[in-house]
Amino acid sequence: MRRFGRLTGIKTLGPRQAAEMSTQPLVTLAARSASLFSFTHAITRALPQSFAEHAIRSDSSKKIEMARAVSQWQNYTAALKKSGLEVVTLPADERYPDCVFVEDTALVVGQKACLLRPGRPSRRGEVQAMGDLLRSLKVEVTELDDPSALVDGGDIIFTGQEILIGAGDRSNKAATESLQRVFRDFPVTSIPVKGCLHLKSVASLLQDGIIAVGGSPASSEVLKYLKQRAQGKYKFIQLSDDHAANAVFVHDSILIKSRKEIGPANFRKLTEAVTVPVTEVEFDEFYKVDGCLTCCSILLRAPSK
Ligand code: CIR
Repeated sequence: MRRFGRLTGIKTLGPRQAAEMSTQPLVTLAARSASLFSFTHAITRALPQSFAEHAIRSDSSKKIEMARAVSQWQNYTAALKKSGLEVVTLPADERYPDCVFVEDTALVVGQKACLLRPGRPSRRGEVQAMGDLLRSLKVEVTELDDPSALVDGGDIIFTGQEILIGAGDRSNKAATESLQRVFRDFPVTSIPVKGCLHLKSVASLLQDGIIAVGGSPASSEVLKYLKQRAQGKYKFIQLSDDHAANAVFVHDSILIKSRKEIGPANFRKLTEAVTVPVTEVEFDEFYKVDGCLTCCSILLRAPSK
């Protein structure tokens, strides 16, 4: 993987670094993106039976139809396979009703992973199986170096230019600082999140340099902070529905929620914003327990053996 020097924020780059960046040919930027986002594997985890009754949810009136959830999850993994990824699926663990949401357990950047500490204590036991699997795939695995750091992967967007971290109910400042020490090659930027579960409940990387954001008041606040604080260069696409703003960027294709679920206007806006094909995935059973598309997989480029 090509490594590039630590960025301290575009506004504070030294003259030589700034000159280097402005003269970087497009082909170099494309190569950088290819090395960071050309994934080989997707890690998923099967749904436990305890999911329907016990998965954490902000609205307890929402009832899961288990057969439908299983079928949506199967279509999701099939879409990842169709995108060219080898899907490795951890077995379900009945002790952890939310274990299907693997994204919350680790952050992988390039070929280095950091195991996370989910904000909800009841979810912390999910992390060990992810660590074991990442090690078996020969990924370098590290841990947060501060025991007070709390962070769900749903609060993290790795953009290729920086690591954006939502600071809200599940993730704290100590985690932002700890992740900056772990991933020294990228700036780590804290984005306040209020009124939704995670940063990625309202925003995600749609494609290299393009961030999709939802339309709720919580999304508009996040958009305001992204514009103020983000250190990379991005185009923002604002959609009328928060659910439309969560997409899985697989580099040569993108998984988005189905047109039926997000409406034709959002669907058109998304497909017009990107340059690679999109795959529609129905996912409403997972949204009943505050899950999104990104939360059910971790994408990575496994080192060749
Ligand atoms: C939770 O509240 O922890 C789960 N019910 C939903 C987690 C969703 N995670 C994600 O989007 N990364």
